[in-house]
Amino acid sequence: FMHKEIYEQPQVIGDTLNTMFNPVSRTFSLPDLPFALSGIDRVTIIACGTSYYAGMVAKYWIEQLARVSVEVDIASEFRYRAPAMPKGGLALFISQSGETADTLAALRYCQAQGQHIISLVNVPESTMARESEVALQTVAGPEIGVASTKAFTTQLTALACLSLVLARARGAIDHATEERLSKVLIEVPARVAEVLAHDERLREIAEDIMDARDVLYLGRGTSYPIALEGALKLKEISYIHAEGYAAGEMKHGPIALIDETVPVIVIAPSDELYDKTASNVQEVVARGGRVIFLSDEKGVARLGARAVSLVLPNVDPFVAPILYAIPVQLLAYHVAVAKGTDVDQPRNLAKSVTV
Ligand code: F1P
Repeated sequence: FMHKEIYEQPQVIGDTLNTMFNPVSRTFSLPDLPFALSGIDRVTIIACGTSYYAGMVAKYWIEQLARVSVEVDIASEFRYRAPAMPKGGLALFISQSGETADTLAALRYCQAQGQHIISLVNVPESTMARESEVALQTVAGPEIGVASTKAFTTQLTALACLSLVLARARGAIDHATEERLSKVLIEVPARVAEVLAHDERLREIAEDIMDARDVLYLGRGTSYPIALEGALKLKEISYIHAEGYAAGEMKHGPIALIDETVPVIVIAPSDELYDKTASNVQEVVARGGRVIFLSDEKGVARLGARAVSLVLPNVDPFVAPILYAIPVQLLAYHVAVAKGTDVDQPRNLAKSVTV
């Protein structure tokens, strides 16, 4: 199922975009809300696992585009913190299943705190959808593989649309920028299809990783949550110990782990953060680390021959996290297949964690 679900992404991302795209204005909109987005000045995003990483990406988008303060938290901790929440904030819950126990408990807590509740789920009849003021939907179709793939990229897609809508409602974005970014989003399914064409190359790279005991993933900006997601995917299905770090955090500890046995997967699209990430790569290489560098043509050319590289399509930095999610999914998939693990039903994991 996992490989099939990875390949469905151009279609389901397109379907998700279509539910929110207005072809007349060529921008995105949400269903009618019972409250004004223009009055929202605080957003709390809560989720677990892969859905939490989607929330982390949304934090960058919403803060940059809509200039609203965003807090992201894992539901499994949030519910034990009794967080202080000024009334009238927006609480956004992200869940593939819409049934995850910790996320649901956090939703009910936020309701009691007088927050506006939006959920983003893949199952429209789920408990979270029913208990929210507004239920937004990813149109991923049923996801059978336990490791989330198409649910994640459709969550990101819907969150990118939501960020643009929130930015417009708050007057934080001009029309030309909104139209440009909307166009970039609409083109994502075509770009995803191009990324999928690198499947065979990722299978080759996976052969280099399959015997590793530990793998590190590094990224900066919106590539940081993708590094976390890459590490989670690898752990979940191949049982290799993997950690994702913010690239700038390397020198605060993880660099001590670097030697020739530890593959370091770097997610580095050409954006304004590229140079800083490239300098982290030099630090890894200088310590004998084995770098696998995911970037575009310009980024790979600038790095030179210091790493095993994958050349992905040139994309606007806004949508890069959606596109760069695909190679980390495929890499984990091929490592798991090479190791002979059950990719669709990894040991100890449940699709929906309801207790
Ligand atoms: C959250 C989640 C998934 C993960 C696994 C366990 O589920 O952590 O991301 O792949 O299946 O649960 P959900 O709240 O998004 O349904």
